[in-house]
Amino acid sequence: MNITKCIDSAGQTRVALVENDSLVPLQMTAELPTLSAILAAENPLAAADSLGRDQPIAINDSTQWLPPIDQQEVWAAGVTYKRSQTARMEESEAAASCYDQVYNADRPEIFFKATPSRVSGHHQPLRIRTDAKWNVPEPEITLVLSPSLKIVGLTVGNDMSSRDIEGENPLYLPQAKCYDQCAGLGPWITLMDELPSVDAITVDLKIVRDGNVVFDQATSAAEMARKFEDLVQWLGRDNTMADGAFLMTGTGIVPTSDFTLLPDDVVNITIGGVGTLSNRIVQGAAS
Ligand code: DO4
Ligand code: MG
Repeated sequence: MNITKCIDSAGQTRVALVENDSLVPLQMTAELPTLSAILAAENPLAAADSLGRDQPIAINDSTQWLPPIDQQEVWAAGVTYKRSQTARMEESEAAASCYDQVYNADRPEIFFKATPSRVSGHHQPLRIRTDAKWNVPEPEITLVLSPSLKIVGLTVGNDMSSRDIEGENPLYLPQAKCYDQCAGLGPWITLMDELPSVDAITVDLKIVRDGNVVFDQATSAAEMARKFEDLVQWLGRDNTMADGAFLMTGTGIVPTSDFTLLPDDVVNITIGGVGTLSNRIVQGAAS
């Protein structure tokens, strides 16, 4: 079952199921007033199924998607794939050993990525900082966590990153990672009782510039050096997520060092079994 948020023709924010190329707005109740209340339920699939439905709305180019998030924080894990380790060691000679060590350490790298106000949904813009010159999208399988840190679903994540800022000094990581429109989530959450096998969770990144695909690469969760449950366990150490959370699980795809994103590029990230998140890139005043 796929569930998201959108704006309907009356301008109202709605929680909706995505079924057969349509959005089916749900009739929320006092017990289940929000998407995060559904995600916090004992059985989110049954909770979503229990709600009344309004008339389906056909999905088309004018559909106004919203990121499928309420008050949850967005966290991210890093250097969970060999490719991220090597790319980061190339990025900063001075800090190379940090990335080497964290790839092999028991404790993973986990950082705060975004508040909900910094998150863009499907077809909403994602941003390059004006003070950055070397930028990439990071396509990441994103775990949807209930307040008890149960993995209740998956979504597609884009951990936008300024490589020159992080490369100058690893202590600049929060600035390389967290700013307006720095995180993409969506188009929906795929609710699941049980996660598919890691081979089935494929990740594909396509970047389109002036109508041409200028970058196209794929990987899968089978390449990850860490287990999802292990990352969640580290995230939850002395760290309460009263509203639940999103956890981006790290990138296995980093373009070669000569590549940077440009304004008006369109970034398409597909996660097998979930869907495709598509965002146009902006920089400066345009939004
Ligand atoms: O170490 C810096 C960030 C790593 C990251 O975001 C990733 O590997 O996806
Ligand atoms: Mg990342």
